[in-house]
Order: sequence, then C-alpha cells, then structure tokens
Amino acid sequence: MFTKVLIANRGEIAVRVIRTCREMGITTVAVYSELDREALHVRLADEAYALGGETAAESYLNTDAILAAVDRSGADSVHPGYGFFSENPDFARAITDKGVTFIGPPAAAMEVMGDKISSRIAASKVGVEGVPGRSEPLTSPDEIVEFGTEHGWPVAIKAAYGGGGRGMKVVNGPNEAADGIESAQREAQAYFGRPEIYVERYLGWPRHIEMQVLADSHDNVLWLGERDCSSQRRHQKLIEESPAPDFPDSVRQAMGDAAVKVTRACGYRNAGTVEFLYQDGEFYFLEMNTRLQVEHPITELVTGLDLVAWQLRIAAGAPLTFGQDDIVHRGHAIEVRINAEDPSGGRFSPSPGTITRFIAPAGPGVRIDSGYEAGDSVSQYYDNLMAKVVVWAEDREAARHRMLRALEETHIDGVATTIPADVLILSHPDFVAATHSTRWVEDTLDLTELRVEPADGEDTRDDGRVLREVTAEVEGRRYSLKLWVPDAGYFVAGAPGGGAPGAGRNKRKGGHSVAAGAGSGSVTVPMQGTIVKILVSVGESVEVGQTICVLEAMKMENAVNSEKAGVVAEIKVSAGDSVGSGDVVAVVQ
Ligand code: MV4
Repeated sequence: MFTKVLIANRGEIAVRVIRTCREMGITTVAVYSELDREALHVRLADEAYALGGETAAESYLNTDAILAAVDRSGADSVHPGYGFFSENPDFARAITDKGVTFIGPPAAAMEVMGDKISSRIAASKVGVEGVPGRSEPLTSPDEIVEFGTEHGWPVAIKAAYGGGGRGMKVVNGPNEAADGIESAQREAQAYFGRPEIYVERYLGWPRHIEMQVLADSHDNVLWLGERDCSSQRRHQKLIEESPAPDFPDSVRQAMGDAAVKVTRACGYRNAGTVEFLYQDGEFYFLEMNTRLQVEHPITELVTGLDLVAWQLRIAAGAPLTFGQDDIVHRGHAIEVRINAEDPSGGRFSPSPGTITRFIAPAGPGVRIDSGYEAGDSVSQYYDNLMAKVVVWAEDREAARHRMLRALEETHIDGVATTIPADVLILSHPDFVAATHSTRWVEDTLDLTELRVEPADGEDTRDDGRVLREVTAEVEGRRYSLKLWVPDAGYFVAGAPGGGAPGAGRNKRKGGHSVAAGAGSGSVTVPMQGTIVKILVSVGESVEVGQTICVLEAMKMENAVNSEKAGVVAEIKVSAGDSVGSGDVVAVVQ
C-alpha cells in the first residue's frame, strides 16, 4: 500500500480523498494555489506545497508545479480527484514516468474513452450500442437528410471530440440540416478545438443513468449499481440518486453487464463510470468517465463500499476481495450539490465570496462532504461546488423527506447557494413521481418566481429598511419575529431607489447579478471566460434583465444580462471570444 499520497486537487474532493487516506494510515500531501493557502484541504492534509498562481491554469493545471511538489514531498502516488488532470493521459504518463503511481486508469484507457467516436467504436465492438447513429464524422448536410429520412426526425448532431455534453444541436428537419452542421461545427471548434461532428437519433425525454464500476489489475471487473442524474441544468447536475427510480431490475442487470463489457474493452483499471441515456425501457451508451465522480457517495451509501479506498488498493495492485454476487444494494441515497450560485429567476448566477456562517446538517442518515467551513472564501476562479449533502434512508420517499429535512437544517450565509432550487425540485410532483428527464429542469420546472433573499439576515429594501429576525417571548411562549426596521446606517435620498439600492452596509459580498451596474448601458462580464452565444443583434430592443450573451467560465454557463431597457447600439464580441472580467460586451442605449 502507498505511504504518501499527493492529492492534485482542491475543495471537497481533496478533502474526501484525505479522509480515506487518514483512515488507512497514509500520509497526505495537499497542493494549493495562492488563493487556497488557508483552504480546508490544506488545513486537513499532513503536508502542503504551494503551486503559485491564482487561476486553475496557473496552479492546479500547472504540470511542472505539481511534478515539483511530487518530488519535494516524496509522495509515492498521486490522486487526481475529478476535473483538472483526472482524465489527462499526458499527466498520468508524466507521473508514471517518475516511478510514482497515478491513482487512476492506464493512460491508454483514458485515450480510448477520451473522445466520443473512439469510445462509441470500442463499446460497439463489444456489443454495447450508443443511440443509433453514424460513427463516422459528418461532412455534408445530405448525410443528415439521409439519416433523418431513414431514422426519423429530429436528429442530434454532436461534437466528436466533445465531452460533458456541449456542442449538441437538434435538427428538426431537412431544412435545418445546413444550419445545424454549420453551428455544430463552429461550437465544436470553439469548445473543443476540433470541428468534427457526427449524427444520431434524437431522444426526446431521456434520463441520464450511469453505472459505477470497479476494475482491478487481476481481471476482476464489477458493477456497483446505477445513479440517476437526470436533474441537471445546462449539463450541471443538481441532484443525483441511487437506485434509479422506476428502473426494472432486469434493465439494471443488463446495464451492469454492458458497463462491465465496456470497462473490459478499454483495458480499464480503477473506479469508473459508464454513462447511458435511458428512454422507453432501452438504454444507450453515451461515454465513460475514467475518474471518481462528484456523485460517487450515493453509491457508497447504498453499497457500503468506500470507493476511494478501493481506488487506492487497486492502484497498489491489490485484488478485489469480493465478487459480483457479494454486492448488496440497500435502501436509497440522494445527493444534493450545494453550489455558490444564486438560482433567483432560474439564472444560477455565480456567487463567490466569503462564507460568514455555515451550519451543516446532521442526524440520522446524513453525510456532508464539504470543501469549506465558515470563514472560507469561494473564489470565482474555480468550480463553485461548495459541498454535497448526501442522505440514505430505507426507501426513496424516506430519503426525499430526509434530504428536505437536512436542507432545512443547513444555513449558509455570505454567498447565495442552489439550495432553494434543490428544495423546489425535491418537492415537485414530477420529481416525486420520477417522470422527470434530462430536459425537465430547463423545460418544465419554473424557477422564474424564485427569489433568494440575501442570506445574511440583512435584506435591504428600496425604502431603506432592513429585515431583522428577533426572538420574543409572549406569556412564556417563544416566537421568532421578522422586523422591517429603519437601517441607521442607510441614508435614503429622495424617492425609493434614489439611495442607490445595494449601498446599505453589510451587503452580502460577491453580489450575484451578472449584469452591469444599475442603469448603465454598458453590459460587462463579471469574470473571465469564453463567449458562447450572442442572443441579441444591433438595433434590437431589449428589456431590463434580458440576456445579451452567454458566458462560459469555470465550466458554467452564465447569462450576461442588460440592466437597462433600450436598443442594442453595439455588440463588441462574438461567439468564441475570450473575455476578461469587466470587459464590455455590448452597449444598450
Ligand atoms: C442526447 C440527447 C438526446 N438524444 N443524444 C447531452 C450531453 C451529452 N453527453 C449527451 N447529451 C444528450 N445526448 C441523443 N441522441 C440528450 C442529451 C442531453 C443530456 C444527456 C445527459 C445528461 C443531460 C442532458 C441534458 C440535455 C441533453
């Protein structure tokens, strides 16, 4: 077994790996960017080494800096977590070349599963089929028309070298084929640096169901059960559960067998996940994730296995000590991701800042995996997943009620979180009935009325009053009161709104609006990233709050909105452009 593991990651997953290492008596080495010097994963590790830099590219994606930390620490193994270098074969080879163990699959397996076309071919060779489609890259609209005529419309065009789901275009009929190809190629190039695309049948209401596998270096491959990750928005998962609801056991067995075949097909070793789309009783291979996933804890809770411990043992060359028939699936587990985002109006705007209060849930069947404690800051430079709440109960309804109870107990101030949206999803009749699909959150769930109050207990209104919560006792009975009181530190000049809303003291840091300053016609971006889409054109009239363009930053898509009504006078960027914080993307007059 290893004696010293370097964790090439940050946040909750670094904390997760450190915990199991400690339980196994393995020394842990953290690495950190300049912003993370005091971060929780650094505080919990036995040793920590600076990578320098603030952005991910300068730090957690800086191979030389990480290799230097491996050398200095004398670590005998590297756990990559998820994201960053976890699925990068060059990084894995650089580690292995040093005689240090990469706690993950062989680089060659990552390469096979690294793009959609080669993974589809590998799966198909062992009889595991994707959505019916073509495996060859598309070159002309005629091929789409031919495919649609044969298989029916709509069809999906996907980026061959994409991952994580961007770049899919739905083509509804022959007349959309030419535009579809053109925009799919452009997006594939902008996102993945390669324009190759391919076509397949479009599924209208699929669920995303993925199968966890474990493979050792002794030819043992096991499936550990599925996770239903259909509750997601713009390819960011919000809630995951295991087992998948309304999922026949015969399909589960067949999906497990298929996942094992795909795993064997690429010479895999490590924990891994095979993703499928599921619709009308049939499942279709999507891709394989060659890493530990964010949602792995729900599988841990229903199987009782520690996936990180098995990753470590497998990487150290140990065999799995149990067989397929020994795996027991008990009860139901649900995970909710807590992101530092403001879901008001369904916008999910990033909400970086300092966490001023963090009360975690506890009690029966509750696990919390957090990368932060009160006093820590969530940076705009990294993924804004703060923590995961995971519950186990005997059945789905009990788990759902337990999760709602756990979320009620959770109090986070200083940053806005996705919890209010999670509560709406968990309470919705469609979620209860499990009739949702991957399109449900975006197409059916209505979050337009959702408004998250600033969470620091000091909500400033236009009239300058602030909300204070106080306790009162009336004849021996305790009451919690909400009082709207004048804010002594707040000066209101003239009419409501004249006193610059937002100027009240103690305003939550890291405001959640991604629009420009009030009334300004200059629409600016709040952080560096890539412009994905422009939604308006010059001369068009826009309303307050209307989305001008979509900005991708830290894997998130953010709506950049106008704070002024008027006419678009100028658009300064186009899709694919890189922008920096504060750059003006459009002018509204
Ligand atoms: C599809 C599909 C419907 N039909 N393919 C999007 C991410 C990428 N990895 C696969 N995706 C989809 N492929 C066909 N032929 C619907 C989706 C899809 C989706 C899949 C998994 C999780 C979330 C999703 C959200 C929207 C669309």
